[in-house]
Order: sequence, then structure tokens, then C-alpha cells
Amino acid sequence: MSSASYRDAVFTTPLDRIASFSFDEQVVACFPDMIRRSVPGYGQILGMLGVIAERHLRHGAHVYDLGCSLGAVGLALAGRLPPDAFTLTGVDLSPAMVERARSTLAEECPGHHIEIVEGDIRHLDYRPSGMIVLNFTLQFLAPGDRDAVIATLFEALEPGGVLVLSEKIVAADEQENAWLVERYHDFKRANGYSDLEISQKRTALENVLVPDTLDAHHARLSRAGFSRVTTWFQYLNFASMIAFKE
Ligand code: GEK
Repeated sequence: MSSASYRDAVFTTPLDRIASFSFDEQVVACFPDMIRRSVPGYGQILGMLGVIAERHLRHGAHVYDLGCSLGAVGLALAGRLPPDAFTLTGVDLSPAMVERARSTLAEECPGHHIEIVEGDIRHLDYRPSGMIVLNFTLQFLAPGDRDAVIATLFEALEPGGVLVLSEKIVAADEQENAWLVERYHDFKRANGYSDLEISQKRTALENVLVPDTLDAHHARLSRAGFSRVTTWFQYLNFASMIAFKE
């Protein structure tokens, strides 16, 4: 597949029956455009991941990028840190994503030690790591699977390691949530999505992307053993947390 990136037009025409959203070839071809126009703060979060790695990563430590899509987290880290600073494994379930991530990383940062594995983050044999990133991935796991994954990641982290968790969130207060969702739809309109695209995407994501509250995330992280959790970023109903293993 070429490395061209197309404008997201997945939901531009009216569909009789809207299939559940999936990370297939059509989505992969426009993914960089889709995620930038749909996730508030996506670029800022990526930029800050490099800074966080500079501050918290032991020299030569291993990093996991779970649900790596096209490898944007690896690219962000490679942009700030030299090749000997870290090794990284990106994992994704979608074969189309994996294929494209491999070619992009080979092209953009051939000197860095980054491998991309096709697999399910729920069933991976994790090696000891200094940093684990879940950048908008946990939200796609069935809610009943989330506790076990976070507990496994806590075990995989070395003392002093950090987990960065970025998620679409839901506010517990109905009025607050409605305001956030309405402004999020305004954000998408401002980025060129039509009302039809917004509503069809919303239907496709029902039961596929199930957001938690920030409180539920903090509680899950502390149940897993993280002694300190900070929400370091929020833009509308999208947030990023960092959890520290002492
Ligand atoms: C980025 N982190 O650009 N195991 C592995 N991968 C999975 C699983 C699973 N069980 N479930 C979903 N995925 C990226 C963006 S996108 C977020 C992450 C979004 C993968 C799925 O195939 C997709 O590539 C990714 O998680 C979520 O920083 O599209 O909103």
C-alpha cells in the first residue's frame, strides 16, 4: 500500500444500514486525517509524549505503544530521543494498520529500534518496560476486559515506570456531558465534517467505543496498584492521564 493519506470521507454519503466501525483498509487510508480532525488535542498529546519520555524513561528502557495504529507514538518518541535511548514495540489488532505502520516507521526512522507486532493487547506476553502508552485504545476494549489489561500493564512496568492513558471520556453529570458532546460536535463541524458524517460516525461507534468517566479510570488505575495518577490533559471530552509505578 502507498503511504499517501486521504481525506476522511468514510461517512459522507447516506447509508441504509450503518455497519459497526472497524479499522479496515478504508479507514487506514484516511486515518491520519480522520484522527487529527476527530480527536481534540491529538497532536498536542503526541508532542508531549516525547517530552514525558525524555523526563521519565531510563536510558535504553523498553516502551510499548498499545493500539499503535500507524505508529504515531513511535514516530513522536523517535523525533525527540536518539536511537539508543529506547526500544519500542507497537501492537495493533488490525493487519492493515500493522502493514502500513511498518512501512512508515522503516521510512521515517530506520535507525530507531521499533518493531510492530500484529496482536491483541489483551493476550500479550509483556516484557519489563519503562513506559507504556495506550493512546485512545482502552476505549475500544469491552468494559469487562479493561481491569485485567491495566493490572497486567502495572505488573509489566519496572519500578519508576509510567503508563500514559489517553481516552475519550464521559462526564457523570448529564448536563455537563451534554454540553461537552455538543461542543465536540461543533469541533468536528469546524473541522469540515457535515451533520450527516457526524451522526453516521456516532451510530457506527455505538457499542464499539464505550467511554468511562475520569473517576472510573483513576479508580481502575489505583486498584491495579498505581500510587499516583494525574490527569495532565483535557480538551472537551478527551483526556490523557499519567500513572506512576513507585
Ligand atoms: C495513535 N494510538 O495514533 N489489541 C490491539 N489493538 C487494538 C485492540 C486490541 N484488543 N482493539 C483496538 N485496537 C493511536 C490511535 S486508534 C484510536 C489508536 C482511534 C486498535 C485498533 O485497531 C486501532 O488501530 C487502535 O486500537 C485505536 O496514537 O481510532 O480513535
